[in-house]
Amino acid sequence: MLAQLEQLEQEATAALDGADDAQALEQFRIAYLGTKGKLKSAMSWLKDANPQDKPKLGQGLNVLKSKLQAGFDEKQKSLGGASRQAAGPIIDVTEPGLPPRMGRTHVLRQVIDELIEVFGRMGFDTAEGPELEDEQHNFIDLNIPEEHPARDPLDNFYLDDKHLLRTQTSTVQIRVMEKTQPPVRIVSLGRVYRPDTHDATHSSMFHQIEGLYVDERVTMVDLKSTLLQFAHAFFGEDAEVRLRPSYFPFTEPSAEMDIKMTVRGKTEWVELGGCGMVDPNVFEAVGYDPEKWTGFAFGLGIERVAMKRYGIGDIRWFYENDLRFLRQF
Ligand code: FA5
Repeated sequence: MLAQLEQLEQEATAALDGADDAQALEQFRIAYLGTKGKLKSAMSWLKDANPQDKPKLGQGLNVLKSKLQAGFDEKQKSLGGASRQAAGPIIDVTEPGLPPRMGRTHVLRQVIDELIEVFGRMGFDTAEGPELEDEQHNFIDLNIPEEHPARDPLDNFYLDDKHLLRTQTSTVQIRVMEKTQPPVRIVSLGRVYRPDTHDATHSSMFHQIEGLYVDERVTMVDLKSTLLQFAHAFFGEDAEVRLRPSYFPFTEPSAEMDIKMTVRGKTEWVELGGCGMVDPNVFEAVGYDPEKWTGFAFGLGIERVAMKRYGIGDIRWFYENDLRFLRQF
């Protein structure tokens, strides 16, 4: 056994001496120092060795291993870059880096930003209001009396007797008029909440854009031309606007706003929201003189706008955080 060890040492030393390029050195490493190398298999001699030889053989194997490893290290160093490459990949710090995967703005946020810009160009400032509202702003000042079905607890997310999650952005009309004297020209964009059953076009949380314009001698013509300008800017020059008579407690007269648009070659009328001339009772509630001031207001569902703009078939896709959907925008 000890003779075999001596032979292995001679053989390995000769192999190491002869390895004078990176490839040969790597071959030496695999043949002698590797996990399936000769040194590893020589360790199995120990179990067959005479008991009196065992300590010497074990010690000899360890010494040989250290010697070969040290010889290998030294040679590797002297062979420089080439042998380092053979020993494994090196990092080239001069290579251009891998671009990190960038996040992007959510499609609803993109639509919100664009709406702010379109109405901004028409002179509308943006205003904000709280999502947690009191009955005064969500109902009373908007001319929605106690007995009105819209105040039914089953149709609202009440937090206590007097507070609820706002059901519409019309609350911001009140908050702005309370604080500002006319003329007023604002849009407000944000979340609203209704206990509606979820389906392809309804969600219990969705977004609205509210518009309010108050000045002297504002008429339905101003309302319709503002909505038409928005439709052209957002859906293209071919878009048309239709107002259908309707009812909202805070506008008189009131209308549903439909837009005629062509999506993927198909032309259709699509309902986007409600609008009308601000009811004199609302002006009185905020301390504006209804004899002097006139105004219009509108409220559109932002998801509805985005779905029509991009041909999105299901409102729930906005909220599921599925990157396969979100990365398309
Ligand atoms: C209103 O909310 C009125 N505040 C609009 C208004 C403002 C009228 C100012 C007059 C003056 P309505 O409940 O119809 O109206 O909702 C407006 C739009 O919100 C709808 O046309 C629709 O686009 C969207 N919407 C309503 N409910 C949901 C829902 N559950 N999920 C998604 N979008 C909805």
